[in-house]
Amino acid sequence: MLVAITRKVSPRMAECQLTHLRRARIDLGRAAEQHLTYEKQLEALGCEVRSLPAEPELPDSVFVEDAAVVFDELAFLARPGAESRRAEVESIAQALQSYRKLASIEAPGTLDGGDVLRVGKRVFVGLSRRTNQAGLEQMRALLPVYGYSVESVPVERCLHLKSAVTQVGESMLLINPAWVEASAFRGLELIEVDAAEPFAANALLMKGVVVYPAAYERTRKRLAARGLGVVTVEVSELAKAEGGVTCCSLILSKT
Ligand code: CIR
Repeated sequence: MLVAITRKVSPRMAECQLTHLRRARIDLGRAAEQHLTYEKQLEALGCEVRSLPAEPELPDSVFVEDAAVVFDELAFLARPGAESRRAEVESIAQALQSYRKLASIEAPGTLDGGDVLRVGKRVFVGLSRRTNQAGLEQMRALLPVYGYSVESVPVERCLHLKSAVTQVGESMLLINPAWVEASAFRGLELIEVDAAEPFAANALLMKGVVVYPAAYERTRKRLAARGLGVVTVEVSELAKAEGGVTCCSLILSKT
């Protein structure tokens, strides 16, 4: 059984962190509706959704992916690179503690969950504005015990590693090669986003189905042409806060 931890949109979402986008007016009602549709889609795929209440003071707190990284054997509580996001971790720790043994990224390490991509036993960690070498090393100190290898990937042209590359099949990635070096993912099959859709690489693979933003029609067709099952969700308001489909949930298997 899969569990998805989500969190409702903050009433202060308009004050979110922005790195690569200009601030655009966010319709909070619409954002909340899109988020609910996203939760329902995860449920429809057979996932138990544990939806946490909104954090009124934390604008980016809907993007729960950044607050932790969950493996079958343990979970890491992140130490987000943006100071305004550090307080998001506490309530995520509470939600996770009944499911996993917890480890924490400690100062001077910083790490956002959006920078960690696990494919089987390979763990790719993006070194970005949000995640530093010390954060990566703390993962590297613990994960090999459980058979994982940790590979670092420079991320300079977008916010997080998973803005540029995500998993869409067992050993298949969707990638924007303009934002991250494709050679970092040797041994895996790569599907490139359509060049007209640079933000299209963020997809959420759940039970063999790709949950995907409705906005990226050209890239969606590429995924379908490769025989992948795709369901689309409208996330346009969340995208104005630089969020995508992986960011809005922490997925874990309930053992
Ligand atoms: C931020 O800048 O932290 C948020 N506005 C967006 C975070 C998106 N998270 C993700 O891609 N994992």
